[in-house]
Amino acid sequence: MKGIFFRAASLITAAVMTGAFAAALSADALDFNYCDAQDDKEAPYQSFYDPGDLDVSAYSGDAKIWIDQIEADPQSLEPGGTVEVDVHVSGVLGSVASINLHIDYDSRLTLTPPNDFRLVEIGGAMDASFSVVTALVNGSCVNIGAFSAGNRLQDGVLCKLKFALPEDAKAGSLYPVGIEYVSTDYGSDVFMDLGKTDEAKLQEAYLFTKGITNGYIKISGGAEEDFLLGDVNGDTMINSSDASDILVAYSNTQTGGTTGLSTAAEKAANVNGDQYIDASDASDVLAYYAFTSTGGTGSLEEFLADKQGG
Ligand SMILES: [Ca+2]
Ligand SMILES: [Ca+2]
Repeated sequence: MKGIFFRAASLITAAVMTGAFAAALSADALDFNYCDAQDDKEAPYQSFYDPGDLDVSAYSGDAKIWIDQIEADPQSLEPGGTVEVDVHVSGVLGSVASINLHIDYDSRLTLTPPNDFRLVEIGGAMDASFSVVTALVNGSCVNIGAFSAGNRLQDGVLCKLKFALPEDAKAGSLYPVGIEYVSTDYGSDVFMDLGKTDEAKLQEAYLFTKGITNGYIKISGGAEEDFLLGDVNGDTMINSSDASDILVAYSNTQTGGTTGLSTAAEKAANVNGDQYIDASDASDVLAYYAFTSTGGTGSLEEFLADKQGG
């Protein structure tokens, strides 16, 4: 009994060290983070795994890892509130004892650790036999190393990442969370059984080339349609402040930037419905403001239709 105990303990120690070691030394391979383009677009899984001689098409199983694709309603979010993103695993029953993964995320997100010991919460896919270490790499990548003395990984949630959203999160914002396969001179990411069998090697090759689906947190555009034409600042009035905001947005685009407006505000700002936000929209707003200031009634749309008609 004593011998078995010591053997298990030393394997766990080795796994802990491997995880920490890989995290510390893989910085070069992580100079880029393909989930950090900050363009509010999804970052589908990119495979950096080289299967070598392994014929991935010979794999007949269905091992998968996927990450939640969450659409959050902006109304339900507190400023700076947190959103949980789960990493799931399936199709691996009895075939995996050691895991090393790197999870990239949009650096506009702030990872919120569940406790002082780990950066992520461990899910039900790993029972208490797993020894787990986590490390932050390059500020926006979590390295998770896990090891059991048996092939005990089950289908379920592998881990849970809790992120604080940035203060400026708005409708249309999208923050990718994805897996990056990392291999350095010092070690590679793994998804392996205890005996390093050929079946497990094939499964690992399949997983890292075809079996992963990345996720994201998306702030839904539920409020996008909810705008009043001409009311760019959303205060329910249409006046010179809105014309001024339109000119600022126009000026921003002229210097190569974005409008600086939300999707809804952009729709409100493009008064004449062409493809530009420019001085002619500001001019329409001012004309309508002059009209309503002198007792005119009706919507901006009606005002413009009348103007065109006569
Ligand atoms: Ca306004
Ligand atoms: Ca326009």
